[in-house]
Amino acid sequence: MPAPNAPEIIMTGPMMAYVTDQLKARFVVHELWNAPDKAALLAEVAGRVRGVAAGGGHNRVDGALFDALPKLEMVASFGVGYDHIDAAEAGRRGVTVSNTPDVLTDEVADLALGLLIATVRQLPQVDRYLREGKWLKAAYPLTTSLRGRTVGIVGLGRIGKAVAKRVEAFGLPVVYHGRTRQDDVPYRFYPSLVEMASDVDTLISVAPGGASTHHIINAEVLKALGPNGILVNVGRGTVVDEQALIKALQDKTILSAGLDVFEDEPRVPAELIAIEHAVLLPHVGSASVYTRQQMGQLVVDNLASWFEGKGPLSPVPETPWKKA
Ligand code: A2R
Repeated sequence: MPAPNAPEIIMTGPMMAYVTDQLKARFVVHELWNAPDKAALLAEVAGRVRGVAAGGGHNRVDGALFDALPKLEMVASFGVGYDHIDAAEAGRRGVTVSNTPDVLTDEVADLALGLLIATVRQLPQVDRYLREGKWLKAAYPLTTSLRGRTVGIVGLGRIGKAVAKRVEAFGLPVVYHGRTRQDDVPYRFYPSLVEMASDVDTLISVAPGGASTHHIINAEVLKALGPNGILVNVGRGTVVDEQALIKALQDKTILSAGLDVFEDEPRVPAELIAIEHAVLLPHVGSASVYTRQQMGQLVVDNLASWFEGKGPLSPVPETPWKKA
């Protein structure tokens, strides 16, 4: 039970019990997704709710919710990507937004390398081959290799750098594309994504979603990547033009793709599912018990810190916090 006069918050979607239990111990929690009439719930709590715990990527937090909650001070979002939150609008209204960076960096980078190897060495297909009893008849055909590849990273941020470190440990050269050159990294910078794609055979995208990255990996980039090309995406599905990718896989413009993220999750186009040589994961980059608990704890800690008057622990750049 929360203390008398505990702050009131809204949860936009379900979170694991580890998080929900802590939130309910500290705050009066209103579960928006469970309300039979969401507008009625919002109207009832409008004068009291000061915080939002935003889970998952499918519930938008934007001007409409800010309009409905005039006393809102703080939105603590679960996950490092926050393209489902209109952070610029929050900033204009003086609402602080936090995300959960750093605590998932290594987990997502591990998954990126796992997905890369799974794609190049066809691990899911090889596993199916054994289970179907085909090994008894013949060895699995030889696969492509990581050896000799060069990896271009799209979005050399926290996760991108952790991916780069792992790729280097595998003995492969790394280059990167972003909006800005980073002087403190040893990798070659490409201001042009198409140019980078034509110089490498392996692209790993760890870029965030949003308007500035929408479909930057398009038909032209895939053509430049070429027939030996592998695309791995662990950032956001919207960064890749999915229809262009499907076509590039169907007509062998590129060799294969390993995808953990999609344009319209959890819906994955049937044409993509039909492509046997692609490896498709249901957005599990950070989805281990260990890392999801770390992320959940940071959601709780951001809200707790805010309501203790100490400010957010990990505000997003659009809503920097200055102590009054
Ligand atoms: O563009 P830069 O130099 O600011 O580099 C950032 C890059 N990035 C972009 N690259 C190309 N075109 C863009 N329009 C663009 N916008 C941003 O993405 C930076 O190097 C990287 C993002 O790094 P961080 O902010 O450190 O994020 P973190 O923790 O690595 O996570 C990346 C994404 C999340 O936003 C989720 O969507 C996903 O991974 O889990």
